[in-house]
Amino acid sequence: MSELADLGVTGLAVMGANLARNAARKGLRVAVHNRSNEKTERLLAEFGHEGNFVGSSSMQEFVSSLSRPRVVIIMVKAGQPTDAVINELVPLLEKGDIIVDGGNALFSDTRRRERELAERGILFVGMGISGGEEGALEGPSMMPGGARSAWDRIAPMVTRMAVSVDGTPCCAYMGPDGAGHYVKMVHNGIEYADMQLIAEAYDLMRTVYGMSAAEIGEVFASWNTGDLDSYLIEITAIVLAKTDAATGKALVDLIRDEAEQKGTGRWTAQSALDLGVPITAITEAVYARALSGRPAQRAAAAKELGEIKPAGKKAGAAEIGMIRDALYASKIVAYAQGFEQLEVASRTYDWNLDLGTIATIWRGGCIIRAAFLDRIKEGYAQHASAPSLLLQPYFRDGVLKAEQAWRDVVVLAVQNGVAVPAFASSLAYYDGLRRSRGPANLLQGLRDYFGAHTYRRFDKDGSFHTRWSQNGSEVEV
Ligand code: NBP
Repeated sequence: MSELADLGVTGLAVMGANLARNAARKGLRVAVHNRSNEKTERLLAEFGHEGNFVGSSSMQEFVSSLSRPRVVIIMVKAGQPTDAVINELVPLLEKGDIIVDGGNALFSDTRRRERELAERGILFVGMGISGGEEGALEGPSMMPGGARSAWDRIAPMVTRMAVSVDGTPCCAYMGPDGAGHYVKMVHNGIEYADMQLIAEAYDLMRTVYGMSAAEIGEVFASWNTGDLDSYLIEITAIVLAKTDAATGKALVDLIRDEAEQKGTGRWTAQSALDLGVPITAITEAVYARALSGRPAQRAAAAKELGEIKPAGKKAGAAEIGMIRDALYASKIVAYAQGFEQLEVASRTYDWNLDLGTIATIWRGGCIIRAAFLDRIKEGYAQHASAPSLLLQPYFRDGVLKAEQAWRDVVVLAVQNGVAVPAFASSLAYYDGLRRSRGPANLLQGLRDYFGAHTYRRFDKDGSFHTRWSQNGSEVEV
């Protein structure tokens, strides 16, 4: 009998095929399978020479080509297809075998699957993988969660597949059951906010200052140093600089302004609402995509209400620098909110997430990789008890320095009719956060008036209700 494979990958679309090639290139013997056999055959024909692959046309053959305990990585469309593959696999597996779901699963599905499979003695790892096609092949950032014993068994293989930064692999055990997929979900939520902030900076330069795509691309290229140095800023410069071969125009000007979404940003916002964590930047980014997806409604509104026209002002270094500062300060808020969501989820679901480790494994491979994450990693090492990332000295000082420009840019946007929901909501969050006394006292008064919901006072302990529409007296309840 021929040698058995170290691990198997089922689901050989973009991500699965590249992940299987990555594993094979790292010296692992990889069994590969896909529901429709053409993808398996194509992978073996095009890339079979890259490493040690074992192709199978049936699930049965695939499972029997694996060494024990078997390790199967599922890379199919998240949701029902994942359950379908698990159901097909389970009768063929034995106790102690390990299923790894590398798709973008909803964390509550991962919790359910982990529980159900544990009852059958099968270990389940929900592993978030970020980095898209290129990351999967060259080395992604990986966020595994699930049974610790399963992780210990697969860690030597999986860690080899992840990218490393400064000698540290961008892959670490996150915590039990759905912890890994939750961290990946929030990663994607932050990615939504990051991209929306970039789009708002672009829109200000385009609409208020009438700059061309190529000019704005140069600005982004110049920003890709220091605090803003990141993959997303780098590719923004490249996308803006691209000329369409057929028309000679900037390609970005020919791309429809309708953003699509696959759900992870929305899930992040939904979970934040469930947990009561304010994540304004991420949620506004989801709403902005939703609004972009209503072109007919927008066209009708532009006609009825009047479309904004480029203001035709000229931007100098000072104006561009202010937009940069606004972007940077808003980005700090988006990350502070995302990390706070992770902290609250960790407490709620008993995951014991290590926020510094999360910042560490996001430094390479993934879409939000950035110099900024080095600062977050250091921040959690030195100031773990700060009540918010915003209050860690490095970010606090950064935001204070950028604050005036941030306000001026939001005013500029409002005066020119340019929607900047992520810039503005981040500023509103910042202003709300630094108020030791906000306006919620009035909310409590109103709630007590119409619903007898009671309120607490600064000057004495206890809960109180005022008989507002009766004799106006206050009672302790
Ligand atoms: P897709 O999400 O496009 O899924 C296609 C794969 O799912 C194919 O292999 C297809 O098999 C298989 N599949 C489906 Br659809 N229904 C199935 C079923 N009922 N039973 C068995 N197989 C089924 O692939 P992808 O873009 O490579 O992504 C894979 C996973 O990785 C997803 O969960 C995705 O969210 C996640 N992810 C993607 C990216 C990215 O950049 N694309 C990044 C990070 C994570 P077939 O060939 O027979 O139709």
